[in-house]
Amino acid sequence: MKTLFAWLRSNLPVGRHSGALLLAFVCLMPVQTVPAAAKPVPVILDTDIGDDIDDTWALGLLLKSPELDLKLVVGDQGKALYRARLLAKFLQTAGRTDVAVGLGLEINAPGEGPQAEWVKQYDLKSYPGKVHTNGVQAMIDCIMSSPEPVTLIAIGPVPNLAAALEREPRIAQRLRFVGMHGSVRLGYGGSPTVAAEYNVKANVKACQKVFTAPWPMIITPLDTCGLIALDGDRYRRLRQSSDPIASAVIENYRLWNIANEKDPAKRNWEKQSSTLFDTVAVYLAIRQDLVKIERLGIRVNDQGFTVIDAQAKPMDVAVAWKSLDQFRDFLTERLAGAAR
Ligand SMILES: [Ca+2]
Repeated sequence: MKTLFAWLRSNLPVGRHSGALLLAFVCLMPVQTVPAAAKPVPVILDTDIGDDIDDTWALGLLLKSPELDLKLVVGDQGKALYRARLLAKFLQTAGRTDVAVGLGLEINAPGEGPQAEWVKQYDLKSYPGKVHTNGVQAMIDCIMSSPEPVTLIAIGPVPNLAAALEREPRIAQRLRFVGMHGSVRLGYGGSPTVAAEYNVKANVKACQKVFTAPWPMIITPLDTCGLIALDGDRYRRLRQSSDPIASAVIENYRLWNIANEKDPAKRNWEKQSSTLFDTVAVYLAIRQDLVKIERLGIRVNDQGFTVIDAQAKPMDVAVAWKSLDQFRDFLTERLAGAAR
């Protein structure tokens, strides 16, 4: 408003009516003006990018969200070098080499995945930004040195976080945890049978540690994140977008789809997305108005199920959508719209 006032003052004709004209103009303006943008929230992304493709979509959404100030991305659940190269090349493509990249714990055999083709020629040494070979320590340092609480968005299994908590338990007081984890009342694809969801089941011990740490938590279980995909006009708009982030997402999806599906007739990257679970965690870090949130005690059992238990740590759970279509529009708009 202040800026608009200054602009009007310098652009309205000078004369005895200009004050009255200015007043009339301001009075006619709608009462609701765009609020001053809140300061972006510092964010760390912990991701198993490079297995399922939804992490790449989530990273794209994060980079297109001015509410979030991404400081550090760390690959989790092994394949450390492959994931770091994907993250670095994606950030470089997006013009965001201010974001540091961390190599996660090498908990499984090193290897690559279905997006290997995209980083075939990419050397991590060519990343102009910071690369931390010890991603867990980089997370701890980023959290402990931040003047304000950090939002940690976790969109994969969480061995890095369990290790960080072990090494520096004080991070729990300085962090808000936002995760794509679990299955509370619905399973995969909206099934009424709950599932041991992958991000939990792939490393149950790590998830139990993370789900009992004394940090505030909000999660999107399959109940909400398992229902998201884009098709029709929304998907077409993304495919036609010349935005570098949208283009990189679609190109990665194409390569991923080809690597995963040998039969060309069964590939669907030209028509629709796969399920975009992880994008909902990024959304929850920004706002929650399109979902129904319940405060529930959630316990991770040894089989990898997330069970409602009044004795367990309470957390906010996105249990249902108020408007799925509005979320699909939000996702499309953010990804296909102009870069910030
Ligand atoms: Ca993931």
